[in-house]
Amino acid sequence: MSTSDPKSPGSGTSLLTKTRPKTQRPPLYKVLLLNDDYTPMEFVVHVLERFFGINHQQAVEIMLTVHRKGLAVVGVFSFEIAETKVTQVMDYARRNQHPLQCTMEKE
Ligand code: TYC
Repeated sequence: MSTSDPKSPGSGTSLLTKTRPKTQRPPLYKVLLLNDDYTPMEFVVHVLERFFGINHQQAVEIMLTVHRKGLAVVGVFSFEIAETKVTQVMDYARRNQHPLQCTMEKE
């Protein structure tokens, strides 16, 4: 970034305009876990630990939030990472014959 120097020749005015370069930030996506009546609580806790690196105590808390409120954000990632997490969770749940649902949403 550059601002004009108020003491430099030819700029005898106190009006300064700072230029704000447009920084490009990639869009972020929330990964959501949805409640259902059948997936065992321990399985959800295990999923949170395994695919999101969340510690046991926190995983129990998040699982209970989903259980009580219907859903919770379990992480925020770039599109590709979020998509990978959703796929991993959905595949793992399916392989274990649980109806657990995981989705993503632009932040
Ligand atoms: N509601 C489930 C039960 O009572 C537990 C559960 C929690 C399921 C979170 C899904 O994302 C979920 N066994």
